[in-house]
Amino acid sequence: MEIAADTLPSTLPRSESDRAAASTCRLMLAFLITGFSALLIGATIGPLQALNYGGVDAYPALRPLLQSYYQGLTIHGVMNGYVFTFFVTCGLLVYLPARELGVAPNLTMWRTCFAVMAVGALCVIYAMADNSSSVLWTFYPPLKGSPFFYFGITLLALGSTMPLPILLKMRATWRRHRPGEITPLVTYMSLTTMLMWGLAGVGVMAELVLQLDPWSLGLIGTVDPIINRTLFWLTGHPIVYFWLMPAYVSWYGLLSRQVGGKLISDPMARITFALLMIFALPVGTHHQFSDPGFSSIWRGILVVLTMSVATPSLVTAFTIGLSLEYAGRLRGGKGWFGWFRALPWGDPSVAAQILAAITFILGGATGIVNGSWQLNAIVHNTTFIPGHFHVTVGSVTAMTFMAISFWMVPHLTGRQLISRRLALFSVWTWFVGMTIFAIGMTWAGLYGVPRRAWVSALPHDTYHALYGAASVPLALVAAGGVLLWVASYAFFAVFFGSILFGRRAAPPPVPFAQSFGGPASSTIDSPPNPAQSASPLIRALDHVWLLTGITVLATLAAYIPILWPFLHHVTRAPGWILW
Ligand code: HAS
Ligand code: CU
Repeated sequence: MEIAADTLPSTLPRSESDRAAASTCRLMLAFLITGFSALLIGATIGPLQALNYGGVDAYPALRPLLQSYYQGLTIHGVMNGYVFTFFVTCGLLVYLPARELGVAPNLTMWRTCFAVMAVGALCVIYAMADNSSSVLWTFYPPLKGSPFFYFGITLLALGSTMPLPILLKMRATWRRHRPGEITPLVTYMSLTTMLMWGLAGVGVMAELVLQLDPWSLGLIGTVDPIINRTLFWLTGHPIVYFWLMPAYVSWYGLLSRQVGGKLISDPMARITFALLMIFALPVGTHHQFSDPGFSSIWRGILVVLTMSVATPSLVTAFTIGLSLEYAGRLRGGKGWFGWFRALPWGDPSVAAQILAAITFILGGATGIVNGSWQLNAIVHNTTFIPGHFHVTVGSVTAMTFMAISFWMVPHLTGRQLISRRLALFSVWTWFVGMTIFAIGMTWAGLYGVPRRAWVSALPHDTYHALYGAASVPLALVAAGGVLLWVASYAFFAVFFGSILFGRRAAPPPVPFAQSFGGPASSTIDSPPNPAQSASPLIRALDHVWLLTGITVLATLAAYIPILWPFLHHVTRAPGWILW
């Protein structure tokens, strides 16, 4: 495998450094390929669910491969939401900082991270494939799956936090060589993401280790559904930022370079990540506005907290928007929209990220609807919610990860993309398909069409009597789903085709963006960084343990009042298997 010359970590002697660089690249590629292989499975099943809402029941034709809509939906959610995102993220958030700092990651720890997640993924796949665990991605008890499912998820969750010590160690090495300097931006963003996720993992780990793992083994007979839901959402809301923040790492850390400009503001990126870290955890119960047992005062506070966690994304919209405008004007774009047209749309990596950002305008707006308690009562448990999250995780995360793969596959393998046109076709089709799908889902949700429902299995007359009024949006859902099928296979042809058959060429470097006033390089052996003039706020934000402490306090303040009454009125539910 050819390795980009600037892959060499500068802390090691030359020959060792070459070997470490090659292993680092190979491992990154393994994370990428495993992640996208999971997406291949998940994305193949997705359109069946879209057809379900369009009234087409494909599942009987798929037996014995798939027994039901619910089995398909579980595989879709778990493969896309956990396996795909975790693998790509746990690769990316180690690889990019390693390259930015010029420090080799601890390969043993990184391999362990991969291995733990791989064993977890295999257990979960086994449990879903034999239809023992069609419990959907939220695995709410008292629905009861097999021990393989819960232990698999436990391993996946555990493995996904392992980049944290690797990052801390790399940052410590870098700081020893450059005392007093501010953590470089990509490393800072990666570290706050992993710290946020490490803290968030406590909720689901408690749920799994104390309840669901022993319950699935028959060691305890009953579980408390509401306590488990609350623990799940303590992790389940932050997980959406564990999907979003790596995409933001690319938007802030790379995109400005890819479009030929500069990042308008490095401090805004740091403030965004610090706020996302602090606010991600306390708001989890906004997924439980319809659950009983906690006071309306808390529900009101949750609305405020939810709007607070949306704020850093609004900051991102302006910071990234302005960075794009700057680049567009440098490229000769004039007037109100000329800069937008002047962006390098022919580069599939750029196109994918800008299109992802555009869909996120709809994703953010629907999120704000969800987060408003009264409006949530209208849309909760309807197709509005999957409408929302397909223009967040299904576009921002998925398309940004695709965008990254478009430069990263050539970078890691020394092979060019087999077809830029097909890559462009795939991202545009994904964008159009996902937008049509999400408009259909959110619109149908306003008619009260329930989410997670095998509506196409109803007798034809009943389906029309119940959902006939929503026939136009439901047709959009089905059409969007079919387009997504086309888009995903076009993408996979490019991704796997390039790895296997791409023409050999010099590997491109990682496109690290420079910010205004920021250094051209932050590697350990680059010239000292004059950013010592950083403001007191930025210096304070660099104390990540201070941010960690604030996050812990805010989370305890939000969760103790909600969990306390639940813990004093424990319900004991036996398991249910409904499929
Ligand atoms: Fe959410 C449910 C609230 C963001 C994912 N969300 C979900 C579920 C998922 C999910 C998977 O409060 C369903 C879980 C389940 O199965 O039950 N969400 C929010 C809010 C935000 C938000 C307030 N969600 C996300 C992100 C996700 C995600 C991000 C994944 C990656 N969500 C909720 C709530 C629920 C919920 C409730 C529970 C609903 C229920 O009842 O069950 C905010 O963070 C959103 C802020 C975003 C913005 C948009 C900023 C726009 C940007 C793009 C700018 C464009 C540019 C392009 C630069 C304010 C950054 C320039 C081009 C030009 C043309 C100008
Ligand atoms: Cu949430």
